[in-house]
Amino acid sequence: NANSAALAGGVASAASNVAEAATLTILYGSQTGNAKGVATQLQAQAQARGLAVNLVSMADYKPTALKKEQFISIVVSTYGEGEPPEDAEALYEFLATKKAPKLAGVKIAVLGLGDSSYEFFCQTAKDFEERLVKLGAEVILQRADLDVDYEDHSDAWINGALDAFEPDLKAQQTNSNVVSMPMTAGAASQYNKQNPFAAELVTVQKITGRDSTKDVRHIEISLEDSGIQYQPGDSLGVYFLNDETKVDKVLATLELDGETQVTLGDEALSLRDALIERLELTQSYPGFVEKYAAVTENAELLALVADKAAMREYIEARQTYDVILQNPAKVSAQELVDSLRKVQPRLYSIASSQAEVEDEVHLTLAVVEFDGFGEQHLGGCSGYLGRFAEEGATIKVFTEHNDNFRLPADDNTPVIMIGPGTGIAPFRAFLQEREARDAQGNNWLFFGNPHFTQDFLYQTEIQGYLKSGLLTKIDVAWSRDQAQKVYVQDRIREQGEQLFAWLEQGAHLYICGDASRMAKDVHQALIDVIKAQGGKDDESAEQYLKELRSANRYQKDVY
Ligand code: 2AM
Repeated sequence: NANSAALAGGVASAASNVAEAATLTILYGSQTGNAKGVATQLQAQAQARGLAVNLVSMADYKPTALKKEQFISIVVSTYGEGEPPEDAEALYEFLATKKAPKLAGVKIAVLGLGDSSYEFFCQTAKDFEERLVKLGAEVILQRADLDVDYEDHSDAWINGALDAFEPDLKAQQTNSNVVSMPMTAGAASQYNKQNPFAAELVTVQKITGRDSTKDVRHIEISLEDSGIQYQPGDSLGVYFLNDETKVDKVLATLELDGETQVTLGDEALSLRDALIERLELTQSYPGFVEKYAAVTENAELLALVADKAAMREYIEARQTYDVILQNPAKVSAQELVDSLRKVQPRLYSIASSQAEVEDEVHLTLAVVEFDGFGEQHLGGCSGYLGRFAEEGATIKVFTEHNDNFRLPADDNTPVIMIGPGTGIAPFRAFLQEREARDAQGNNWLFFGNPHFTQDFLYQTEIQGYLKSGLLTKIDVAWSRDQAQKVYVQDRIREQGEQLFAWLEQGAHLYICGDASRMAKDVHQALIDVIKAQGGKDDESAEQYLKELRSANRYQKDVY
């Protein structure tokens, strides 16, 4: 939980004060915990080599301490539109200011985690490295930018980094008292990404109206006998199967026999099974186009490899299936497998509280659907869960903790929840939890969607909560029910006076939903409200939100 994470940081910094010997400081910035996991492995490997290490979340790191560092390793993910994770923001910005110290003689190694289907792949890691180098630091090992299959590559980088640091660290470790650090890992469930739980899909129910522009499904999955415990704010990782019809089309187009045996890592299976169960065929990314271009020697695809902008446009218009179907070629079954990356489970914000649903977990899932090249396209996981999988099917799942999205510990603290569209999901969990706990704090929900009659997700439940008094206040924005668009941020501005009063009374503020537009527009609306109501200028309004964030009172779960 949040406390043990903070504690781990605290223990680490205390330890570094004891060790006067050369210490490798590992700074991580993590949104969902992946970067933290890799940083922790780096720490463990360094300790195994007898090196003094100091593992700290960037959120807990005092930038002024940089002056004392000699060896720094950065492990940081990138999210949204090339942005740093929230934990990393303050340090990221500090490094670009005049206050940042000179770092001549400091040796650094940077590891980036990201998703190459996004344009600004590992941008935050690149920026960190660039900023540190500008301050005079010396890169001791080439930065690696790891993709969603980072687990397959992080060990190699960790070994490389430690090989690079070790001689200098040892040389300076005169009478070193190597600090061994107690791990503060919580009691985690035995199920995780590598070892998911085979759960039963219990319910798939469309919760948007017949005439809605969207297909949103309420999903219920049974966790019976798994022992899995999750908290409101956590996410569920879901593995899925690719569309068999499309897989068979791929096989026919490439004139390949699905029964051909292929190997994936050290596992042997049929090509058809590999394509259905194990490989990424929906989300497209430059890496596949590059590899497929190379094995097929397709001139058009090869041209894309040299033109970043054209590549971006090309993959944005296509799923990986399309790239193959539009570029038939002679490739072997194994070559095809080797050019595809392993399918990654998709993460969804959990829409239920175990205080209410016990051994179930609920999701609010929008089926991704679009026309392309005259054919219907479905999202990989949302298409599978929402359309193909039948109730009773077995679904492989695991929970992911998210300590950056938590209800206040004090049940008397008011909360403001901003969750348009499927952003409602974690707030349904919050409300269930607060009801079960008989929490007395006020609850205020902002919700938005196109049409009141079609898109009021969980309308009956929400109206029940309003009636019972659990929900103190709700403000809705039906964007297309009138000529002019109305969004949640418009409601926020209208409610500025009360909203600011709630904040002044200690309310916690949460945003969930679309990252690219909504979260930014809502942030701006909040700034405007704080300026108007608090008599502040832009800078001090930003500062106000920053302080809320440092106090864990402003949390985002955006995607
Ligand atoms: P629209 O599709 O009618 O434009 C959930 O998707 C809701 O968020 C919809 O009502 C959608 O409106 C709205 N929405 C779209 N862009 C938004 C933005 N930039 N900020 C807030 N809400 C937005």
